[in-house]
Amino acid sequence: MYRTITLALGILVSIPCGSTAFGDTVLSAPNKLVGDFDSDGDRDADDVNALAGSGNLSTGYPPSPAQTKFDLDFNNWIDIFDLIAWLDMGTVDQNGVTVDDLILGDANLDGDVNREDVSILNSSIASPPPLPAKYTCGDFNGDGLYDLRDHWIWLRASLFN
Ligand SMILES: [Ca+2]
Ligand SMILES: [Ca+2]
Ligand SMILES: [Ca+2]
Ligand SMILES: [Ca+2]
Repeated sequence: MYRTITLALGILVSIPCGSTAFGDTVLSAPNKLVGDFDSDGDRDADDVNALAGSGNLSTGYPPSPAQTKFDLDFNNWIDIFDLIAWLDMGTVDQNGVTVDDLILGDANLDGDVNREDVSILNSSIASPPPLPAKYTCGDFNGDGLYDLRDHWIWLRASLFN
């Protein structure tokens, strides 16, 4: 079944991945958002990619002092559970618009896990974007690779949500 799904989705038009449309404008952020790792006043793709690209979240790693901001569950270890915690908080754009309760597999951070997301992953497998690997390009487990493990995460999320 999985192979059939993969083949069927492989023909979808590729969708670009990466930064959000909100841009990288640096604003003063007097009320610091948790998970706004680049301190630009939003919690968006740039922030989740900073976390996912900080190290191998699949194995986990001990944070340096500069990396403790990524430790969202405060266990002095950066891993996929911090990524899940970030997604659970959801995104906030610079106008305060939120998308809550995101889950692994939602590459474009729109709240749905569907064919758009696996199309993003397929595009990254076919033509890897520049390093470091990005969650929003389909590295759902944060191990720096786009591969079958990411497909399985997407498949589970799309079937059970
Ligand atoms: Ca941000
Ligand atoms: Ca942690
Ligand atoms: Ca999505
Ligand atoms: Ca991966």
